[in-house]
Amino acid sequence: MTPSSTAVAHPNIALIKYWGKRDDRLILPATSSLSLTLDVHPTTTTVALAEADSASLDGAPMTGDALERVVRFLDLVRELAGSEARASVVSTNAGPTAAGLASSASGFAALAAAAAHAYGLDLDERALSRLARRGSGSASRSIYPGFAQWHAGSDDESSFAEPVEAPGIDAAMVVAVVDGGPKHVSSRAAMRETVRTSPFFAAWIDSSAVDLADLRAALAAGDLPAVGDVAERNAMRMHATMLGAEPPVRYLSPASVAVLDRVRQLRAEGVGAWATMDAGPNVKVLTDRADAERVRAAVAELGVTSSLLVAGSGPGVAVREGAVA
Ligand code: 2P0
Repeated sequence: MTPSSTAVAHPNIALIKYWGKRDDRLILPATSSLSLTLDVHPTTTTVALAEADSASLDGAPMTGDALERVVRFLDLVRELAGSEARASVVSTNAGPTAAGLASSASGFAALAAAAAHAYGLDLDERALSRLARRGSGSASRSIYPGFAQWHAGSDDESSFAEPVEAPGIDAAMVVAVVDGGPKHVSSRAAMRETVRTSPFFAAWIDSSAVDLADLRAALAAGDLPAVGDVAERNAMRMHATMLGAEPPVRYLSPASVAVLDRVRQLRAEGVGAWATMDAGPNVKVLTDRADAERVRAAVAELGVTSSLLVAGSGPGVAVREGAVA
């Protein structure tokens, strides 16, 4: 029996988006971002020290670039731990992978926590957030439950996430999957091309700072309608910025637009519902938990979704020790 460390982490959906890096190697973002960790689609990852590095995802061995990314991440952990030991990584995603549903956030948050534990590192949450960031930027936020802000920072030390209080807000996200397949362009590549070629990128950075300040004020005030308005406008501005790239990066599909229209109509009917979208055609609808079932039913009626579920605020990353045969 080999000692092993298992961690469970949940995806997060940004209300203020991370789109663009200032440093590709250290994964330092151009702007700060703020998200809600969900209680669905966890990733469970087990790390055990082994003769050689290996990784599997959902039962299939990882190869090529995906494996390389895991090994590079283990190298970082080994550097921190002063260890040369190799490791086996076994990971399962309860949700779809690379479909714009934050699988890399839950994936690298779980890997960071499990690997840190397996290599005997005693990291506090801030250090764990910084480590997860090196795997995938958005993973820095999945260390925490509920709302979390990733501070852009100015260097490796100052770029980490921390929890944000939102008294009186009982938010839900209706996750409307219109296409569960892998995205056509990875968010990493799309982000890089947006930074490099979109003439709107400078405006994105400026407006993102205003959106973040407005969102923080709305969360502190427990004002869900204000939170929703800011989140929807920030998501649309992120997509506008990438549509300005050369060639354009377009994740919106006709089905996405149908859901966006229905959300706007719900508001006209007096239901608090606000849309956000990530690097894929799927739409997440922010609403009060009390309205979530009504929102879900309204989106279902469109007949454009392959899955539709209601998520609530989820937990931070958790580690458990064990043994693998
Ligand atoms: C976000 N996304 O804030 C934004 C909004 C997608 C759209 O973070 O290159 O997988 O690994 O740091 O974290 C997706 O980007 O990118 C993402 P890397 P990541 O949630």
